[in-house]
Amino acid sequence: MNFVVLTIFPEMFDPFWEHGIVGRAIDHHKIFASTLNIRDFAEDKHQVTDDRPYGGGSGMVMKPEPLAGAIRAAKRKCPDAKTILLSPQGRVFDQAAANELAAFEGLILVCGRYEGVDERISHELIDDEISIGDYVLTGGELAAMVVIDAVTRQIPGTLGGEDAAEKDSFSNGLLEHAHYTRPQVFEGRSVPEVLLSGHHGAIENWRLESAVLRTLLKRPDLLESKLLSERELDTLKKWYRRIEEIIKNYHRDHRAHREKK
Ligand code: 4HQ
Repeated sequence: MNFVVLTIFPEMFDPFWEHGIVGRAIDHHKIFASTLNIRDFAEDKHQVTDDRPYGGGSGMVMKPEPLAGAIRAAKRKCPDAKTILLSPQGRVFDQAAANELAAFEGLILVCGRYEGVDERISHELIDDEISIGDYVLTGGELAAMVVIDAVTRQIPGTLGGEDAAEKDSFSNGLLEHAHYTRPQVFEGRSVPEVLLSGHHGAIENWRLESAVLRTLLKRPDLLESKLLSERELDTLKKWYRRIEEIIKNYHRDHRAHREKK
C-alpha cells in the first residue's frame, strides 16, 4: 500500500509516520508513506493556496491550480492509486470502507483547509469523497490520519501476533468482549473466574456472550442490522428469558406486598 497525502501542513504527519503500528509498517515496507506540500505547486511567488469566494462571504477557498498540480504529481508517482478527498460531504467512513480501501495499490488523500476546495477539483481529479463523521474539522489532515490508521491495520503483517484484525470489534459485526490483565484483583474487583480456569471452550463461550451483551447494551443499532449466528442468537434468548424471569418475580412479589396491606 502506497499512501500519498496532499496537504499544506506536511509536518503534521511526521510524528504520525514515526509511531506505533503505522511506524512499524513503514519500517517493514508493508506500507509506503509520503506527503506532497500543496504550496509547492502554487505558481505565484508568494505560493498562495487560498483565495476569496466568488459571490462573497467570509472564509477562504483552496485555489484549484495548486491542488490540481499536486494531485497530478501524486498520480504520476502512483498511477494505480485511488484519489480521495476528505470532506464532511463524503460517505461516512466505517470498518467496511477501511477493508475495501486496503485492497488498493495506493491511496492519494487530499486534505483541504479553510472552507474547502474549489468545486471544479472534484470533477476530473477525485475518485471518492470520505467523511470520518458528522462534525466539522479545521482541515482534512486528522481525517486522512484516521483513514490511513484504520486501513494500515487491515494490511496483512502489520499487527503482529496471529493477525488480530480478525478478532476485532466490527470484524464480526459485534463489539469486542471485555479484556482483563494482571493483577487478579484491582481495587476490590476480580477478574471473572472462568478466564483463570484454563478451560478454552468455556472461555470462548464467555467471550462470545460478553461480546453479544456489550453490543446489546452499548450499540443496539449494530445488533439490529447484523445477521446473527446460532450461538449469538442463543445468548440473546438466554438473557431474554432471564430478564423475563426477573420481571415476572418482581410482579409476583409486588402482588404479595400489596395483598399484605
Ligand atoms: N473537514 N471528515 C476539510 C471535515 C472532515 C470530516 C472540514 C474536511 C474542513 C476543509 N473531513 N475541510 N468530517 O470536517 O473528513
